[in-house]
Amino acid sequence: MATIKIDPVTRLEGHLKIEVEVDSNNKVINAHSTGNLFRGFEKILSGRDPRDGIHITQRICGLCPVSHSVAAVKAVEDSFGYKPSLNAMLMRNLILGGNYLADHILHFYHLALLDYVKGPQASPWTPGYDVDYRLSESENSAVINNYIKALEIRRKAHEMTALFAGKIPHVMSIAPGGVTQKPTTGNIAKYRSYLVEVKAFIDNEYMTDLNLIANKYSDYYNLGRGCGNLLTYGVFDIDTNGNTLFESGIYKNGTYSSLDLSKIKEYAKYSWYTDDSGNRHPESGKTEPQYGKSGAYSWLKSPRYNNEVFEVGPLARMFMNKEYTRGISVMDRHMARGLETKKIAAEMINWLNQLSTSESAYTQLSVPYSGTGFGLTEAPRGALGHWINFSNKQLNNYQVLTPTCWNVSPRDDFGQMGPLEQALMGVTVQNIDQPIELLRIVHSFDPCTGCSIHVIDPEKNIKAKFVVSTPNPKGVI
Ligand code: NFE
Repeated sequence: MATIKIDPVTRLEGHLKIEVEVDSNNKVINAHSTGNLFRGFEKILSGRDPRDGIHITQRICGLCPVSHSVAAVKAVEDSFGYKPSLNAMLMRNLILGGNYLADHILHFYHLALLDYVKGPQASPWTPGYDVDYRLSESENSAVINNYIKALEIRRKAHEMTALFAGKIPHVMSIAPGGVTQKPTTGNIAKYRSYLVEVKAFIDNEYMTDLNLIANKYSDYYNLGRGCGNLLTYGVFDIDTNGNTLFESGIYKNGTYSSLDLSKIKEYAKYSWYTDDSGNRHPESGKTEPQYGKSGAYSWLKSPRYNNEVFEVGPLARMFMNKEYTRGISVMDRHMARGLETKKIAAEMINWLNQLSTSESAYTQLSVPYSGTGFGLTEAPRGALGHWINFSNKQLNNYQVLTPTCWNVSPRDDFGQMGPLEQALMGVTVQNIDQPIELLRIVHSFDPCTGCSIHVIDPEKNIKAKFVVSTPNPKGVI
């Protein structure tokens, strides 16, 4: 028996540790995933104007800031009892869509690809593993060329998004009442020219490279299944009747059902939070750290649906739409993510065509004295929810439940492992000094532990700047 520890796992956002035990045949018989960073936007937001969440929660992460602003603005508008216009929804879809394209391209080319393709033997690609890379020399160099081209395409996706968002990352124009940037003939035309180029890269290079990897590594359709349950909130509002491009729901044991939000709870038995921070619906969630708590091993809580373990992400979205249902595995996650990218890019052309330049996308709203609300969306990595309540126009409670919290959660109060932990179980590692199989499984979820942890200074009530008083590294934002 041996223990394999990868700490930190690289080519993802945040600080994630994976620790597995393997038996004498190098088969994984136990797995722990640890979110190793300490943050706490819930505490930062306490006492602030409810609208501040739209900007402050974007700073949780540079990868999915738009999703946080969308969840936050939905929570605020829900608490105000306001529904945005179709023009506002289309503008938000185009801002969010631009972020999706940049983020999924980033994941495939810059975070996951080097698990399958040998990088040039020069910095920044070295040092790296020397494992079963299966592409021919010419295939390998074609894919690496696209790795470089993808950097340029991502920049263009960002420039495209900034046309409607003011800037990216951390967008400025999403506000209660819609989007403050006006759709004009000029910015629509510029957006379109970027989108056509980004879309062509997705349809050609991304799809070709994805299919090549999937064919060469088809055994990865049989690895890393995990819990086998899928959950999604749905995303991209397509009309004012509540319909979305990706539908909400759950998939379990081959059956699709609608989502009942009251069945969501976060547990904290194995998380560095007080026991009172667990066993709660996010609406009444608490985030009180207790570093060193006996038995705990992660800063992530354990969200569960109906007390069961669910995976979230592009695969869940494509399953729920019945547009990709081949299976649940490492390679299915990559395929669903790629096909979703293609679908969103195509849909963005339609949204652009529907935008009205004669109507504003924004209505100014005033803040009521008190309110409660929630905002659900899908970030690139999966289901994202913000829950708020405020009085005296000041937030009493703000809770964020992120996709990576669902996917990379530690064991819950019932001892059930999180989806990633389950996906690692039973896998045989060829070489425990270069456990590429484990990395391929971890990266298929595209984890972002930065999104999934929380920050607080328990000793000083400082909301915007803090120093962590635990054995962890000092953190200042
Ligand atoms: Ni930091 Fe995020 C996404 C969110 S993951 S990237 O996508 O929300 O938890």
